[in-house]
Amino acid sequence: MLNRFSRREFAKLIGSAAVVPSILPTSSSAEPVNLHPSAPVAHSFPKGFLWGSATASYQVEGAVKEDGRGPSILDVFSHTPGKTNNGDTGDVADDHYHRYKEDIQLMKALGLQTYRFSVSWSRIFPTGTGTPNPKGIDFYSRLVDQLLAANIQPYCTLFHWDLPQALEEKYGGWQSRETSKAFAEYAGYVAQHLSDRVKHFMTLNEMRSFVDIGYRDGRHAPGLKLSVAKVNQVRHHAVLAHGLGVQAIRAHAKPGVKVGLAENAEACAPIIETSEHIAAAAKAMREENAGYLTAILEGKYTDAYLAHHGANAPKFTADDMKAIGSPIDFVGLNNYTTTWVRADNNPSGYAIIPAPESYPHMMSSWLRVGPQGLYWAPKFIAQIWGVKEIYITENGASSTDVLTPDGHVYDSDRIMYLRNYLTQLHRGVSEGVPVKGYFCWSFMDNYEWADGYAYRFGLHYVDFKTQKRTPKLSAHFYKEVIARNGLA
Ligand code: PNW
Repeated sequence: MLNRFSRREFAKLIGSAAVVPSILPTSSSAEPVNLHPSAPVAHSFPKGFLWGSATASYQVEGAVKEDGRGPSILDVFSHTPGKTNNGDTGDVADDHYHRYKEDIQLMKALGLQTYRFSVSWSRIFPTGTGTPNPKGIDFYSRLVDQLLAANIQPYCTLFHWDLPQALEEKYGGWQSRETSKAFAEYAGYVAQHLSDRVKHFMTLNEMRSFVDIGYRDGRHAPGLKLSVAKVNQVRHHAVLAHGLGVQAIRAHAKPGVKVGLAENAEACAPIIETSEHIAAAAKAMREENAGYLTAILEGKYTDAYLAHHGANAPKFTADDMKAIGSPIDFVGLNNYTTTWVRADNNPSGYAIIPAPESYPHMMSSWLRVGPQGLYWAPKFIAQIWGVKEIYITENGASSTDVLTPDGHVYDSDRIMYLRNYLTQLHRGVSEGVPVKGYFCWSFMDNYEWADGYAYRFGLHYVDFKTQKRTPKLSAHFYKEVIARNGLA
């Protein structure tokens, strides 16, 4: 039997009347006829699954010279002519440093249960080490208080690429283990001051991105193109910083605080779901992440990684590896794309399939659509290493995002992207893969590194001239997902 609803009843049923009145059909003939009031949410997530969103300090805060903040390598890089699209810098960004209270009200309106932010190291230690700047920690303390008052759980990242410039000048940044040690001191200090209220800390964000893109390809700060041997050593200092950071957080934080990281592990997935391709993808998951996640979860570099690099392999001590392998409480996975794998007869047992030119991607050309990564990557991480708590600490998409004269951004491509990825995430969670929460990147449009402000990832559109925030259609979609704890 068909059920008919008035527009108002329908709106009440889907719970969005107050949010998008102008998007609902206006003519009565457009009323839905076949939606049953007791229709179950087809893909519901477990009770307590955490829905969140994420940002990072340099991408949103602005206020780069305020309250004693020291310069970071990102200030220097973005102000170097030719390094960023349109010469864009993070000088003002979303002005979140001044607008955080209003932003948290928007988070509340979206229904966010958790928010992942990062701390700017050079606000806390303007020259990387030494005497802390009390105004630095004070900002994050206020931010955390406001989040808790809005009933939003703070998840704190300690390093999202804004290395104090002083450490670059003094030590060559991550080229020296002195930077790893300085990171640990800074991490311990932040944990000491925030862990009465913040219960989840992530050490480093996307080591792969800042090491490989920053020190090998030169497209991100500090813009270096080092030799293979030197890049391998930088990579080692990054994982070492993570390990020393874990130890420092444990030493200084209140009991019960959980520590992890947010890594963009290669999300290896079988091109066809047969046992041979699945086994090959599992092998690829371990080896393709050998310099990062595998080293951290096993406390060693794989034999294949060391053999592959030979004389260029990183120099390390047994104590380093012990620190790197410090037990963690959760793995945060930033996932945007999928690495497709097939079985092969070569010694590794697998081959990565290069993307054909016609492979679909979002506005960023690297952002190839592959929702299955959200199923396979967490599943392999749980299977290979026995990880019991996983978060998707980033997932999202860039879109052309036009603000129409009627005041909306109809980002149907982002909704398509999110719906597909969340469906794959649901597939894993319903099989028992221990993913406990999901953070959409990003809460609002922001400074997209070398791509500047032209590449928008936000659920909220930001007019960078006026700083006005407008929820995109994808924000309405995500609000529904959160409210239903699942997908229709
Ligand atoms: C991540 N790539 O960066 C970062 O954690 C965010 O700060 C960033 O805004 C977001 O993803 C979207 O880009 C990446 O070229 C940057 O493959 C570049 C790549 C991947 C991730």
